[in-house]
Formats: sequence, C-alpha cells, structure tokens
Amino acid sequence: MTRYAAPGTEGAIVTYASRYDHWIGGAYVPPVRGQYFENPSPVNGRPFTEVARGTAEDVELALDAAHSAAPAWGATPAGDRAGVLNRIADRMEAHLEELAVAESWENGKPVRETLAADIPLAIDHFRYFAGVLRAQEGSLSELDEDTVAYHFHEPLGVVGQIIPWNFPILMATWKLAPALAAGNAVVLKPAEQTPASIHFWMSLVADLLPPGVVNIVNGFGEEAGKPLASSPRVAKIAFTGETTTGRLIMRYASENLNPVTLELGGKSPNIFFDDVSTSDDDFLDKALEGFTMFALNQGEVCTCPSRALIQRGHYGTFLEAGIAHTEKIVPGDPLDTETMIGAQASETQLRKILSYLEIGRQEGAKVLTGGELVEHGGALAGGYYVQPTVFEGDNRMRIFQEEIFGPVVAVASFTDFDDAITTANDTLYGLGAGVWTRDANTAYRAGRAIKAGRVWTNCYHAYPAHAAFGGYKESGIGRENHKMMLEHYQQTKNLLVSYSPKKL
Ligand code: TXE
Repeated sequence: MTRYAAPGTEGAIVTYASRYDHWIGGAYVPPVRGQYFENPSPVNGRPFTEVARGTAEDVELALDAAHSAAPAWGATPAGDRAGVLNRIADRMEAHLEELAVAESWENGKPVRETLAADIPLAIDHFRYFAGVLRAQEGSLSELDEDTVAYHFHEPLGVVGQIIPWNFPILMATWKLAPALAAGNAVVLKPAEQTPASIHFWMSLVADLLPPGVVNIVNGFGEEAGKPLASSPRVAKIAFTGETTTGRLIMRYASENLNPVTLELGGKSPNIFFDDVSTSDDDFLDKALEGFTMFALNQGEVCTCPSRALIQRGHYGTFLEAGIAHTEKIVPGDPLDTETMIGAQASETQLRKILSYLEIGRQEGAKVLTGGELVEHGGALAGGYYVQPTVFEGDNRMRIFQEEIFGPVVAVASFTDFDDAITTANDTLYGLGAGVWTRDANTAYRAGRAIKAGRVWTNCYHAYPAHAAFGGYKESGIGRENHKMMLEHYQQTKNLLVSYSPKKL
C-alpha cells in the first residue's frame, strides 16, 4: 500500500507550477488579455494552480506557430517521426509514477487506475502509432500497361483538438499520437477542469518535439474552444465531450467544410444472460466485476455501463451479488493505492450526479445501495465524493435514458434475447455495450444486433490501441484508436500517370 503525498506538500513526487500560460511554439506564452482562472483539485476542492484564460487572439498565435511548424514536420521521414513518438513513450515510462499522481490529483481518480491503466495505455498509444506509421504503405493501381494511379498519404496540415476532463492525459494521447504520426501539427485545447496535467506531461516531453508541432491553448469552451473549432486555419477538428457540444462543433466546422471526429455521450447497456449464474464460479465472479464497472473512474466514462439488464431467471440472485460486490468498492483518498473510487472531477459534475440521484427517486426508481453524497474529513474535506449507487427501475425513466456520468447504474430485467436487444437499443446513444454469456451463439448474435460501436463480450472497459473505438447514433462520428485512425488525419493524393509514348 502506498499513499502519495499531495503535490506541493512535503514528500510529494509531483510539483505543479503555480501558474500555467499557453504552450505555443515551444515556449510558455502569457494570454493576450492577461486573464487567468483558478484550477481546484477535486480531492479537496482547493485551487492548486492558475491557468491562462485563452481567447481567439491566443488561438491565432497558436495557429501561427502550428502553421510554421507543419511543413517541416510533415516532411520529416516516417522513421524519424516514429522515433519521436517512441521517445515520448520512453520518457513517459520513465516518469510513470509522477504522471499517474499528477493525473489523479487534478482529476480525482484513484492512483491505482492511473498507475495501471491511464498512463500505461497512453504510453502504449504512442508506441502503437509509431509502429503503425512505419508500416503504412501507399498503393498503386495498374490502369493499363502504360498507365498507373499512385495513392499517397499526405498530412492534413494543422488540426484542432478539443478534449474532456475524464481522462486528461489519455484523451490527449488518443488524439495527439495519430495526428502527429500522420505528420500534422496540432493546436490542442484541454478541458478547463483539467489543463494542468496536460502541461505537466508537456513539461516532461517538450524537448523531444520540434517547436510548434504541439501547441496548447487553455481556456473555456466558448472563449477558446469555439474560435479553434470555427477557424478556417485548421483542416480538421477532433472533439470529445457532450453530445450537445458535439453538435455545435459540427456546425462551426461545417462553415469551413472541415471534417470532424466526434466522441460523444453514451448510455451503455450491460447485458447478463441467465447462464452467467449457472456457469462456473470464476466466470460468475468475472461477470460481477463487470457489473461493478459502472463505478470505474467514478462513472465518468463515456462507455460507463450505466444500464444493467439482467435476465429474469437469475435476476434476484445476480443483483443481490452485484450489490454485495458494489459495497466492497473502497472509497477514499485518490492518492492512496488501496482506494477504488475517488472524487468526481468537478463540483459541477458532482452537483449533476446528485441531481440525477434525486430525479431517479422522484420518478419512482428504488435505491438498492448508495445514493448519497460522501463527506470525507481531514485532507479530503471539501472534495467531490459520492457513493456508488444501484437503482432499480424501468428503461423509460430518465436515469436510464440520460447520461449521468457518475457512479450510478440503473438496473432492469429482461425476458429473452429479443427483449434484451430491444431494451439495449432503446436509447439515443450507441457507444458501448457489454454482453455476458457462455453461449457463443447468443454472444455473437447479441454483439451484432446491438447498435453500438464497441460491444465487449465477457469483458468490459478494455481499451487497447489496436481496437477501433467510436459511436453509433448520437454517440459520435468517426473512430479513434486502431491503425485506421492514421488515415483520418491524412489526405489521399492520387497521381494518375501515363507512361505511354502514344498521343492522347
Ligand atoms: O462537456 P463539454 P462538459 C458529458 C458528460 C458530462 C457532460 C458535460 O455527460 O456530464 O458532457 O461535461 C469544450 N466550442 N461528457 O460540460 O462542454 C470544453 O471546454 C468548443 C462526455 O465538460 O462538451 C471541453 O474542453 N469547445 C464526455 C470540452 O469541450 C467547447 C467527456 C468538453 O466539454 C464548447 C466529457 C464550444 N462551444 C463530458 N463548449 C465523453 N464523451 O467522454 C465546450 N467546449
């Protein structure tokens, strides 16, 4: 067991700067309008640093720097660009513990997760795209004996990226690694709730990147995000956040006919067929762990399995065991490696979750466990904590239909396969889903019938770099991860060449 000291206190392995400007052209640049905002840690609700409050003027400076850097970076040989990505991964690995603590402190998530998942996954992402980049090939079509069509991959140029606060370093990496591998320069806007961990990361890897290839403009959505997403000086916008914001991003980008990648909200079903409970104990335990995944990362995951659908034959026993498992989730200090559920990322998010706990009760859902705010004392006093909560209700209720983005699961039963699929698909969203059964035929058919971009079968919340991730329906457009991403950050150049001596 390790309990890390809070950044800035005695024995801490992480020291945050007292102020972060924008990172533009390889240097810190103060905001043109001279304004800053305070950044609190969700662990105790107290500000630990202040951050430049970006506006359109700062975005323009960052775009200037990105445009200066893009041609040389795009022309850098693939092997050399891959080398930079690999060196970033190596540097991150050498500082894994600091990055994990920095991330936990700013976001509130347990350090056991940042140590085991967030940061290792981010490192692997850079390595994966370094490899994919070197393996990418153009193509040649033989149109006739003397005529060929060559297809080349070319970078888009300068791209804009807007990221959320639930996995700050990992979400930045999901967007940066493929964009850089593809030869683009980037202007990235972190979420206003979690900009400092991105700067902490930047300070570790800054010397590895040519100036201007990655630029970070801090600030709020309307003030800094909108000018970036609306700019005719970007060739693409990649965004992760709320579905309503996604619609705005698409509207802004459409003015410039720019492509968008949107990773938006979800209300993912997690389906437990009867045979889960008559299977062997190990499988049942795995499925119960799958049930409790709604509380992972405090439920602040777009794929949070926030609707558990349990088949009638084992409904009572499975649910009872699921509640017992939920009650074993250890709450507490995010910087303690024993802690399994930490703080919600912001006070706004905490208030949103509490309001849904109230909405659920009002619409007649039953609280089976949890349902309350948690007020820790001592070093955690003032932080944003809530209990993992299991509701029992009906799929038409708001708590089954609207994204809560907290450690809250809404449970209902189903009768048979068709009922499960109908209920699973009865949602505006289509990001993730889970299917639990030992019957391969049922698993396959369910996986194909659920309208979601990722269906985990007998597992959940796995995010390997080489599996495509993205949403159906109102959960988004485009995919992240997987080698196909590289092409999402590239143009196709076709050269159609005649080698014939004959006249046309
Ligand atoms: O999201 P926003 P918020 C969901 C989740 C959460 C809710 C609200 O349900 O409770 O969204 O969170 C930037 N132009 N998700 O308010 O506003 C903003 O600054 C350009 C799901 O934080 O979408 C931040 O960098 N940019 C999700 C980013 O968009 C704008 C992750 C996300 O903020 C902008 C986060 C604008 N007009 C929240 N307005 C997921 N899919 O994982 C905001 N931004």
